[in-house]
Amino acid sequence: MKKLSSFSSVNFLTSSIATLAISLISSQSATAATIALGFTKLTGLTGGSPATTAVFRAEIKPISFDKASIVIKDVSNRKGGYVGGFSGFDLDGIKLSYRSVDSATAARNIPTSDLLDVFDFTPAGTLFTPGSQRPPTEPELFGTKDGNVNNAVATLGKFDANSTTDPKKVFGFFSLGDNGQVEFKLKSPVSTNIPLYLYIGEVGDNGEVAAGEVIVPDPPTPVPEPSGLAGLSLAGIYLAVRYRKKNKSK
Ligand SMILES: [Ca+2]
Ligand SMILES: [Ca+2]
Ligand SMILES: [Ca+2]
Repeated sequence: MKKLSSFSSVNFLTSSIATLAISLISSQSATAATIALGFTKLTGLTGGSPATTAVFRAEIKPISFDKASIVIKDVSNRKGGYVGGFSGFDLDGIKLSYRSVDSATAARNIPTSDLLDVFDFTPAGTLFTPGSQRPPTEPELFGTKDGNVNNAVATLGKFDANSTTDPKKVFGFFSLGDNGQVEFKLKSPVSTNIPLYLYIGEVGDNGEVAAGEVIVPDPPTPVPEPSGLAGLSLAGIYLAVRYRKKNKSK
């Protein structure tokens, strides 16, 4: 009887560990959830000088995530805007806030204290996939360098673009190219039970449009704390050793 009970508890532990392993694997292979964003154009224009940045706002329902990306894609279909280095959607800035405002100027003036500090505008956190560039193909897309966004020129934290093609004056944005896209890998977790508002600015207000989405990994399957898992494994090893010792002594 003693032998049987010892054997079944080892067996039970083995199967528990197997179950844990399966849930860990399934949480890792979970597919990402994609939330499409619906943009509304705000009233008026803002920016630097000249100031012709149109601002679009999208509401994000209450959400909780550790890691997420926001993707902005040019969907202008080669319509509107300018050619060459200014092909495609011209992104002046991107902001995430708990505050909902209705005008481009108000979006520009949202105080820093009301913005979520989640963006990393270096190439590590801002992944650019350039779209195609209408001729001339030199110089490269404005506000980019070697295929990355150059935030020293694009200043994506501000709606401050100088809307001009004059090389001496143009500043404060980057152009995505036709069908280009940019992925912002958020650097901090977000957990909120009230809606968030995403704002993007388009320089020129000249018919170019973008689509946006939030990509969130599926909520992970609850997994035990690492210490709990280690403790359980140790208990299993202890029992297994004890069981083998008992058998040996017989
Ligand atoms: Ca453009
Ligand atoms: Ca800017
Ligand atoms: Ca434009």
